[in-house]
Amino acid sequence: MKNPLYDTLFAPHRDENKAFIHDPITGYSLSYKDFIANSSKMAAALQEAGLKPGDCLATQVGKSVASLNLYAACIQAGVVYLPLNTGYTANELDYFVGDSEAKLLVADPEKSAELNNVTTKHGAQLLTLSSDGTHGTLIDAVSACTSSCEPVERNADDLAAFLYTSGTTGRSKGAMLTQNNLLSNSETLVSLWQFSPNDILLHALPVFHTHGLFVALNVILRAQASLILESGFNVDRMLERLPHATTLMGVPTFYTRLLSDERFNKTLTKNMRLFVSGSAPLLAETHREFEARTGHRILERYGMTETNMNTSNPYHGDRRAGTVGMALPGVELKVTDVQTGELVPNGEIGVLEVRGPNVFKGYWNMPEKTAEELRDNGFFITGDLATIDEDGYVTIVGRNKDLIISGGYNIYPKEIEDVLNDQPGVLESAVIGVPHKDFGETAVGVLVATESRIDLDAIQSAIEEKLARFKHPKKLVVVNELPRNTMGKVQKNVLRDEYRHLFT
Ligand code: MLC
Ligand code: AMP
Repeated sequence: MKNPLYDTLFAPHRDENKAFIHDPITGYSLSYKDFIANSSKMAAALQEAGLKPGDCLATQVGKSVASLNLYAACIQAGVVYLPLNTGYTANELDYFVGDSEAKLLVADPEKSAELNNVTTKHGAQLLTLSSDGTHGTLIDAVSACTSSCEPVERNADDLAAFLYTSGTTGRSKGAMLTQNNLLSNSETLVSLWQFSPNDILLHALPVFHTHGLFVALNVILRAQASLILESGFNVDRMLERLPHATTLMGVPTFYTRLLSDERFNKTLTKNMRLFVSGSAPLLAETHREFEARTGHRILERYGMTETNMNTSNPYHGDRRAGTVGMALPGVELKVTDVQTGELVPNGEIGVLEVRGPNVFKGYWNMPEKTAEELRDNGFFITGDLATIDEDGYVTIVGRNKDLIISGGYNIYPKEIEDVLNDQPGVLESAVIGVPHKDFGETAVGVLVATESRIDLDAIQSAIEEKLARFKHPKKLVVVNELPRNTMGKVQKNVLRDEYRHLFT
């Protein structure tokens, strides 16, 4: 194969008139043929803009058909695709564009003034694409482009994408994903979850993370199935479209939001064959409530940015609530002692390690970080605490990393503490995750003040400027001192206990 990922997901060898995207309510429909042709034109425009194979293209745009064209175009042109959360501030973008050494940033026209400074600073070009994908200088460049693009030759081990994932040090790391990482995982999931051209996936996840992009989208492309493309999760729109879909992939918040709407019932899900949940723990209670309401047992799976998907509950067989199922075919798992790295006895808690074709190549420009987390023998240390039972079912019991997962988005406390600690009047801070009825978990900032008066509004404004909205603590509280153990380490568990009922 010339370009394995392109040839498998996009090459026009399929039923060309089949709908790739369609909306059962408005009647909008886009065939695979047209989608691939438009992507190909965009690939040619990227080449005309000077992008070479192996260059990185960063993009922060709304979810639209054109944003999917851009992904396909990068794969076709051999360009490393770096999608970024639309919530990131210009301050955050500055880091990503600089660190990734992106040659081109595609962003919303409304942000072009502030992002122009960022791209100029880092010697990158800036093109724009509106959130609905209909206009912007990228679209102009595609219209003006007269050349065509042959799919660029790539090896399975060449980089296809960078996805940034935050770290406990507060500095985000670019996970380098190869063509084969993405390809192997999509093939495994299509087969395991029995996707076929008859499937219609109701797609409401963002397309800048593993779940919405590499799980949902790649699986549909690999299976030559269809998408109903939603720009976000809106309950009314979901309820309207569910009867026309066969599958849904979501974070637990999708399922709790559907369940909290009394219109959601068995009739609406009668054409559905599969509901998949992941990215955050699905409460066993949600699993049971969902089955009682719809007759469907949600299939929970577990993955990471660095590894794509690692485990899944079975398609046929027992989908056990509270577990994330078994290792995917071709993926090896082991549970090791946090300190020694030695295997722990069966059934005991340890840190989960993963090896397989799904595991990334390392962190971009961070050899030391890579060496800390990716062993020489190929096992990646996930930082998740887990047990594996005698049937091979994995249960995630906690995290050996200071991480909050809010509505499926990761929030690393250190990044927020760094911002809080810089604010006038703040002596020190601790950011903790507490249960939240909608997001599962959310961030709370606990502050110690240097003076008796502290301006929390000013602190909120400072956070707003620096960090994406989903990372903002949903509450700031001021205390006299932080609880510490005898080693002087902040006891976040004590704080979590104290504030656990703030949002439930
Ligand atoms: C939105 N807000 C959030 C938030 N999402 N705050 C904390 N956590 C979140 N996840 C903020 C908004 O900015 C807004 O702030 C307020 O909360 C209410 O927003 P909303 O309108 O209710 O949110 P909504 O737009 O409906 O989004 C909620 C959501 C979304 C759950 C649909 O967060 C989402 O799509 N999450 C999916 C994330 C995902 O794809 N994760 C996969 C990672 S890959 P304000 O202040 O303006 O009111 C991975 C690997 C794997 O983990 O295994 O899959
Ligand atoms: P990310 O770095 O955004 O890819 O998030 C990966 C993390 O999400 C994992 O390390 C887990 O902590 C968590 N995660 C993903 N899927 C699940 C799941 N089904 N249950 C519990 N945690 C999950």
